[in-house]
Amino acid sequence: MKTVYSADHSLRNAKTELYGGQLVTPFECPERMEYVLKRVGETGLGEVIPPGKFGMKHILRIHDPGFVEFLEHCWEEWQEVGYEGEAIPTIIPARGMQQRIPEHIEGRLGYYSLAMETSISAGTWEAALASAHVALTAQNMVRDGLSSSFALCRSPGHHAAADMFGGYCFFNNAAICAQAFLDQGADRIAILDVDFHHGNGSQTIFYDRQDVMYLSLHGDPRHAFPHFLGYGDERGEGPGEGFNYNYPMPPGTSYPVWAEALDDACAKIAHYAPDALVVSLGVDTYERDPISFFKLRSEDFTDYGNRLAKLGLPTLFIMEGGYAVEEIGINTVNVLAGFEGV
Ligand code: OKP
Ligand code: ZN
Repeated sequence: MKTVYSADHSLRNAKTELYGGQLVTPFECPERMEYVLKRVGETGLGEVIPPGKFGMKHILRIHDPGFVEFLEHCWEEWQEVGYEGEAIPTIIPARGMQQRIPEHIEGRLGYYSLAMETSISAGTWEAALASAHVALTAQNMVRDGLSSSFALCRSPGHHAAADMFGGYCFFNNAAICAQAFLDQGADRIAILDVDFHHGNGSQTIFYDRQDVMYLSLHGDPRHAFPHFLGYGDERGEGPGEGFNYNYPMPPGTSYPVWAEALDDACAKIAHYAPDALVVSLGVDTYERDPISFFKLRSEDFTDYGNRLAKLGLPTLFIMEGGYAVEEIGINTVNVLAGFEGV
C-alpha cells in the first residue's frame, strides 16, 4: 500500500494546549508523524509519495468560505491586536446568543471554534492545507483504480465541521475526500470512523444525506470528548435518516466488544454497497493512549485491518488521532498490514 506524506505538517508546532486548566505541550505533536513514517519504512509497507497540487475546489465543497478565510488569516490578526500567546478562544456563541460574525478577531475565533484545546499558531494554516492535499492525493490514487492507499494526514480532520475547527482538527480530510469521490462520479461513499473519539464534524456534514453513510465506534460522549455528539440514537435526519450509525462504548472497553461493534458496522456497510470506503484511522483506541479509555492491544489492530479487507471495497485510509507516540507507528501500520494480509 502506498503512503502519501508531506513534511509540511511540521509547520504546525503549537506550544500550548488548554488541558486540565493548564497550558501543556499539545498531545497532537509533530513527532507522531515521525513514528508512523519510520514504521512504514521498517515494515516495507510500500512507497511514500508527496502530495500533488490541488486548488481549494474540493475543500470548498465541504467548508464555508468565511471559515477558510478565517483560518488563513487568524494568526496574523491575532498578533496584530497585540496578543502574545497562541490564539485560544475565550467565548463562543453558546445557547441563546447571536450567531453573527463579529469583527474583532477574539469574536471571530470564538465563532469558528467548537472546542478550546486547539491553539492556532504560526504555520497552522499551511500544515492544515498540506494535510488536506495529502488526503486528496491518496483519494485520487483510489479513484484511479488502486485498491487502497494511506493518507498520513496531520492535522487530523474528523472533528472539523463546515465552519468550525477544534479537537486538533481544521479541515475535515475524510469529508473532503468522500465528497471528491461523489463529484468524480461515485454514487455512495461510506466513512467508517475507528478513532477513539466521535467524529462530530463528519457526522454533522453528512447528517441529512444518504450519499455518504457515516459510522463511528467511539468512547461514549457521556464520558469522552466531544461530549455533545455521538450518542447511539443519532441516526441521521430527513433523507439521511438511517445513514448514520454510532457505537458509543464505555470506559475500559476491550477488543472483543469493540470488534463486535466493528462487525456490525461492516455488515451495514456491506448492505449499503458503497463505491468506496473511507476509514478515519485513529489509533487512540490503544490501551496506553494518554487521553483515551479503550483497551486495544497492538495485535488487535492487525486483526481489525484484516476484517476491514473482507469488505472487498476500494479503501482510503486517512490518519486521525493516536497519542501514545512511541506506539503510534506500530498500531497504525498493523492496521494497514492486516488489511493487506501481510
Ligand atoms: C482528536 B482526535 C481529554 C480532552 C480531550 C481533545 C481531544 C481531541 C481528539 N480529557 N481533548 O479525535 O484524536
Ligand atoms: Zn481521537
